[in-house]
Amino acid sequence: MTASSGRGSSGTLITVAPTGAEHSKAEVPNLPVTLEELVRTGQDCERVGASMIHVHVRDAEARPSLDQGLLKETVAALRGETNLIVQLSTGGAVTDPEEDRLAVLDAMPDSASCTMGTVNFGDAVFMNRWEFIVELHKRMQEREIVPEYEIFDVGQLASLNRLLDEHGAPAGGHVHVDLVMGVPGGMPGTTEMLTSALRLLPQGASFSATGIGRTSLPVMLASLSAGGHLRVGMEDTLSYARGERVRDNAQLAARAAALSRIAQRPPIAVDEALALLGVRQSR
Ligand code: KMH
Ligand code: ZN
Repeated sequence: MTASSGRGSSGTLITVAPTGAEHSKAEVPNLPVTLEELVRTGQDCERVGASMIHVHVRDAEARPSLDQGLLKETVAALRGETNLIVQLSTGGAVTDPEEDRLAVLDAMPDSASCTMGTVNFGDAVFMNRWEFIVELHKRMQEREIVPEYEIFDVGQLASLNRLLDEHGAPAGGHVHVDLVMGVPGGMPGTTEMLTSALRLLPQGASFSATGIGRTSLPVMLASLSAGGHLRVGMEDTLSYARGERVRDNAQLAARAAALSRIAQRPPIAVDEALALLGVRQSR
């Protein structure tokens, strides 16, 4: 397997994951949780080089939510106010039931995450049964929603290969994987781990990587040097440097863009990201 940035792209796809489901607004006041905050964050991150946004929505009390109305409103607002590719999380929070997670797809985002297995998640369990994964994959095929396969541990890449063998290619025909590294309970966020994970990447797949917490920078540098793309954002890390909190998501996206340029793989524009991922242009 040769690591590849995918479909002839020599640049870097930068995805921002601004919110997540784990941090509380009370503890992280600069976390974007309202629709207005989310849209402004998307605009700021697009301006500095992001082309996709991975979205978890929050309700009026800033709690993680999979409410259909909120999801649809969020997709519409991000489409209307930014050019970003809109990716909804089907991972949700560890407490979310499968039916609600499947129903996320009814909000018809451009892309959606699809986690490829169960993993310990700190003190909790992030449950992703095989039958559930297959159902997500099939519903995304039917709706022409492009999946991003989230990989928290290497065995999940074996499951991805099985999924593609048994149930066919995803919508758009291209396989894009995101290595989520450094979750307590998942694979560590190290260069060695990233390199060995790539050996199991499906043929022709592109990948991005994100490192949780203090693994953010090592994973970013390892991914760039291995031909990968980047996901950054406050979902994954709240510290910018030793002893320094993240100011906002755009600060993280701007650093990813700067490192991409230094690596001679500058951030790709949304059009190129659409072509890379196989997201239909008429979205
Ligand atoms: N919040 C985590 C339990 C995803 O967005 O698809 C799952 C997660 C993955 O963040
Ligand atoms: Zn997420």
